[in-house]
Amino acid sequence: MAEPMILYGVPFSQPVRAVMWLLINKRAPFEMELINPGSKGNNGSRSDSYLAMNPGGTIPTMLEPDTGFVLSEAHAILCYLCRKHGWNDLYPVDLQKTAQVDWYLHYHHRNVRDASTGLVAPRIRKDLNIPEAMQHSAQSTLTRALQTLDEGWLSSRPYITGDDVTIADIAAYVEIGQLRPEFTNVYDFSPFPNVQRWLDAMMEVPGHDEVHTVMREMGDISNEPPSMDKIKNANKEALRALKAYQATL
Ligand SMILES: N[C@@H](CCC(=O)N[C@@H](CS)C(=O)NCC(=O)O)C(=O)O
Repeated sequence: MAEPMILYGVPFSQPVRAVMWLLINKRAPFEMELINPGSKGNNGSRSDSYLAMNPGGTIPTMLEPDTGFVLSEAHAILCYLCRKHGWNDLYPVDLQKTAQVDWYLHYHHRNVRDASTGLVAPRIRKDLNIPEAMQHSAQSTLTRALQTLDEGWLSSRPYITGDDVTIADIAAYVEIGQLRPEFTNVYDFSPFPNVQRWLDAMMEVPGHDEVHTVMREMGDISNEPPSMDKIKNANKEALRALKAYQATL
């Protein structure tokens, strides 16, 4: 039997959560190796050993121990895993349907991804010193992207590319979902009813709760940034949820 793949990252990271969600949704075995994003220390994403695997220095990265195959960039990993395992419901094989999922996955960067730059990272990662101007610009970009989703993709169909959930929805939700009142509570979604309906539907997708343990445990950060203890505890609970999942396989 093949050794389980290794996922490098932390559950606090949105793109890492996207990969975790796919794997948990498909009840696939994997081990998680904790990598501290941005750190040059041991187990940091900017350490020499990590950079040798992923010169970009970001999480997630995956490794298949049996073959030594390494891959980074969450969306590349999602597509690869779906193709490899034939998870065609989440990444359809029909050429045009695949292309529509890819359309969103490319759009996501510098648009929906700005949810983290504009609203979450500045509160949780004070050490990053994200300039105010950059935060405001990211917030405007996010609002434009939510409007695009609300008036475009999600206006006439339940999920981003059609009637069924795909990895496009998973990639989008890990960014947008983290802002909702149940989690960080840092965004007012009331101008976007189609996005709200979609957010509710995504909560029912298997794996949602396990993957979002970290966000649930951290809770509302709208008034003040979370304490270090709160962050550590959220991380601990997320890893406990992961172990509980692994024990069911
Ligand atoms: N486009 C990348 C983004 C990955 C990314 O930005 N990861 C962050 C954590 S959420 C990171 O590793 N930051 C550390 C750094 O850039 O040094 C993906 O989707 O995988």
